[in-house]
Amino acid sequence: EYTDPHCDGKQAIVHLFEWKWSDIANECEQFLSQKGFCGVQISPANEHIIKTNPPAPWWERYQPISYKLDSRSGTEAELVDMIQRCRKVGLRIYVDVVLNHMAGLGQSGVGTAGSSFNSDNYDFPGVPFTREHFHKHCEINNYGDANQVRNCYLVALTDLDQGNEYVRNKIAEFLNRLIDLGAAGFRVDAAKHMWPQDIQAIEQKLKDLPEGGRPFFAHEVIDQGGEPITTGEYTSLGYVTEFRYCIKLGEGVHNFGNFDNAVDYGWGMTPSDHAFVFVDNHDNQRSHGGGGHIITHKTPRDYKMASAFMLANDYGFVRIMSSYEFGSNTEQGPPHNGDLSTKDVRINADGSCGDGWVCEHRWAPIANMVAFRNAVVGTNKGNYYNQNNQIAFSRGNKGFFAMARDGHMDVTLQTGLPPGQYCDLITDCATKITVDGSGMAHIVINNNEEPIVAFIVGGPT
Ligand code: AAO
Repeated sequence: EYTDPHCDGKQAIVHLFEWKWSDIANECEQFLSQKGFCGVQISPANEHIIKTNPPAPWWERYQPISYKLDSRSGTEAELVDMIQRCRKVGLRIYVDVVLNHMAGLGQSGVGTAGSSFNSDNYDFPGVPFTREHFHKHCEINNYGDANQVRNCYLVALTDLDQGNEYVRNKIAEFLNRLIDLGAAGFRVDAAKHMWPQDIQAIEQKLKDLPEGGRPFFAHEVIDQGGEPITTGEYTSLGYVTEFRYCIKLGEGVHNFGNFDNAVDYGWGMTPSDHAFVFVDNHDNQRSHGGGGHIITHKTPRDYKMASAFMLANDYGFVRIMSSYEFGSNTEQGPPHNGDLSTKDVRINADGSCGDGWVCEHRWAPIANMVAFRNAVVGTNKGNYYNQNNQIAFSRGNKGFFAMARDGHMDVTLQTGLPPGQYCDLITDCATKITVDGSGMAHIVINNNEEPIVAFIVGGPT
């Protein structure tokens, strides 16, 4: 339950981090639908604080003021228009929802929808929430204490008490409104900081989607081992983020031998049917939560390999990250105009993005591997080959994947696929592969930047 993304069996979503609703609608129509994406995780859609010092940091979206649907990404009307336009071309929307807390202590003023607030007085008239709806103040300083993690404040963010029936109802009202507007599900921020039974009680108050079925849920729970709170406490509530896989993918790219063990249930990694997986996310790409060696768009060659492997492998439900450029200032918000409004995403003639938007999801080895994952759904890895930093495997009799760390590979392998000529997805068919009557194929890679070959049954020919 809560694991159906409602996108006709497609297998990967993209987080268009900080994109405006109007740009997301365009991207659904112009790119994501063509490439077989299931849907988009959007930045929080509800009213949040406005910070001018630092100027419009990305994290202001994680300090809610009310559940009114006016944010830096656009108005409610623009949100609705985007959800509908994406839907029309087969894409679903998953809303990042911040339910654990409201704005941080020490702040007051007006939010993006014009609601006033005063955190120190626990006054959020836009909902309304008042003091009785919050836990008493204590700061989280010991992740070894599960009670503290759930009942105290995460970095001074006023901590809502989801055990309170009124709070549950207000949250459910917010989520039900998004369901009415056509959203297919949610990424739940800081789920680790809420009691699983409280989340369950809120989920039980939710409607089915208008077309039937329960909403999709991905709960953000950072579990890298060594703490009492585990992803397993949340798997009955939907998908759960699997941050250990970020580390595993990083280790794999640096030494392909480590890919043998990319999913380590001995480590307590989440079962595949509840693991929400990604190479990096908006936090760990800038070292805000979740440690370990994380690969990001800043090293494109490694990032392409990690992403391609993740899409080829048979683990979890995939989220692709789509970032904007940032330097050493990890607080820096999205590309903005003089008045701090978010810039449009510029799409260049060659399909790449400009004006500070990275658009990893448009990089060929990532975008084109989405079709691979969709084609091989339900199959296992087979014909596994991993030698000298060259890896290859089949997915059932539906697809074959190969990758070479140093950019070169020249080996004849069993593909498990029916005989015929196949197109390499990564090069948009510039390379062809012939599978002979016994399933063997000569696999050649000669590409330093994108050292990957992948082909599927039923793909382009
Ligand atoms: C901002 C300011 C604060 C200020 C606050 C209130 O930065 O100084 O006090 O406003 O005014 C984002 C930003 C925050 C920002 C916040 C609100 O990241 O900087 O605060 O918006 O504007 C924990 C949580 C996890 C959370 C993560 C960042 O468990 O839920 O911290 N992620 C989400 C969002 C995130 C957002 C929020 C939550 C809040 O995705 O964008 O914050 O809405 C350990 C724990 C983790 C813990 C990390 C924190 O991780 O296990 O649970 O994450 O520490 O660093 C090893 C361990 C690993 C450990 C890691 C530490 O690898 O194995 O377990 O090291 O890196």
